[in-house]
Amino acid sequence: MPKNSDTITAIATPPGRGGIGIVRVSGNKTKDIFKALTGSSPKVRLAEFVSFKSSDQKIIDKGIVLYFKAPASYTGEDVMECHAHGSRIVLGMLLEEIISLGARSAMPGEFTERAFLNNKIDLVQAEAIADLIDSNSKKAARSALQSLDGVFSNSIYQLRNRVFNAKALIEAALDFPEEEGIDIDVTPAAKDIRECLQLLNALLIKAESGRVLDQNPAVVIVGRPNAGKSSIINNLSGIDSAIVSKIPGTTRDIIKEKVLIGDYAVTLIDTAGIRETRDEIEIAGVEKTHNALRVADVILHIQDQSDDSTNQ
Ligand SMILES: Nc1nc2c(ncn2[C@@H]2O[C@H](COP(=O)(O)OP(=O)(O)OP(=O)(O)O)[C@@H](O)[C@H]2O)c(=O)[nH]1
Ligand SMILES: [Mg+2]
Repeated sequence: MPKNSDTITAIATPPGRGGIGIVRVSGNKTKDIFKALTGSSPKVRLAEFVSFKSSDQKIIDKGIVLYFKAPASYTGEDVMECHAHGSRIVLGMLLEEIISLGARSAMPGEFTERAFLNNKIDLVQAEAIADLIDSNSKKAARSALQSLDGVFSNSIYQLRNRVFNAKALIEAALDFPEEEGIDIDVTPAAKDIRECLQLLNALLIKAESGRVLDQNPAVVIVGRPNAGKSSIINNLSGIDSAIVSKIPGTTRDIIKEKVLIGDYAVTLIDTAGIRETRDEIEIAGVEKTHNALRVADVILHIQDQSDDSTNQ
């Protein structure tokens, strides 16, 4: 477990090329790093255009710097964000300079871990941040944002309080038996527990739909050889990942592509289909189809219009 007193830093924007790239710093050395890197004192929550300079006064880049004073920051510590140009080289040089000024590289999720340790967010919200970053449909993003806003956490806290109240009442009834002349009515506790069970069931249903949003539903494509299965996956994904040919039995392996259908991201899975065959490789392909069907949320059966057989 890293020491919470360390100052951590990381490139916050995804790898690759972009107009803007951000390096984030959090911890008690942030203010000193700010001064050394920009040559000026931090102004809280004010976007400032600065030159980011190395210790030998060479300009690394020019950009915007932001400073958040503890505890009013994402992590609850002093935080600085350097908005530079989105080149991996520039961002790498900035990161190197910040490390040479006393910070260390953050581990994955460490900024959010600190936000949790400093009571800025609870575990449900920490998970919601990961869900929001990973969301691949508008609905999943909205759902994660609701959790981040504390909607799910509040339901859990309410449940917890009602269970504690019921427990306290039952314990009191046990501690003061009737012979002592104090008669405690536990009916409210029974009512509380019944209502908690209903709330729990409602939460479980919500959580299940959240889980489905998290994992893209698997749409498995089956149908006779040459029905056009691979053509469908290629057309819907816009990527020629599956070989299309008029030779029946072309596809043997499982081919997966993520596609957006309306607001929903789904994983399309092209298969060899199910057919009688003696060919060893095709048998393996049909076996893979069976495995894919076991995890299917939706089975898409493709049939050539001219094929009037009802088999498969
Ligand atoms: N006319 C017509 N031909 C199509 C259509 N869809 C696919 N084809 C053709 O049908 C042949 C088979 O298409 P594939 O997409 O490879 O079919 P498949 O179901 O993946 O076939 P296997 O992988 O061999 O099981 C190819 O020659 C395609 O060009 C369509 O909608 N209309
Ligand atoms: Mg195919």
